[in-house]
Amino acid sequence: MKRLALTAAAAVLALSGGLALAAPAGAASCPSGEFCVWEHANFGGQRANWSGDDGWWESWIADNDSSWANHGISGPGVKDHVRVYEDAYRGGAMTICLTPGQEANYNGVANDRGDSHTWAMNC
Ligand SMILES: [Ca+2]
Ligand SMILES: [Ca+2]
Repeated sequence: MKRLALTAAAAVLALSGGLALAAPAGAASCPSGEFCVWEHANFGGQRANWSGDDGWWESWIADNDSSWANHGISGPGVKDHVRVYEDAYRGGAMTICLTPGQEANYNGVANDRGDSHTWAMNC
């Protein structure tokens, strides 16, 4: 019984440790597990967010993306990177790729070019 209690305490510690790691992510307000895109730099203006892939962004954010945040959940075998493409359905060049937890408040190459994105194992 005592062993069980210790195990439970360790589990709680591990959980809170994980949360502590996830919390200081950065400036971007983006739900856990999702990829977020803003129409302006520095996570400004309207935000679009997805938990999955989107092969054709809605018109208000397509070619209007100016900051990005990958708040996807990481883990073994999990597609936790996000690739953004200049055309719909992964067409054209990859404009930006975000590693797990990465936030980009601006990127001159990718600015106002994105039309679709996909979660991937790497960049
Ligand atoms: Ca923009
Ligand atoms: Ca485009």
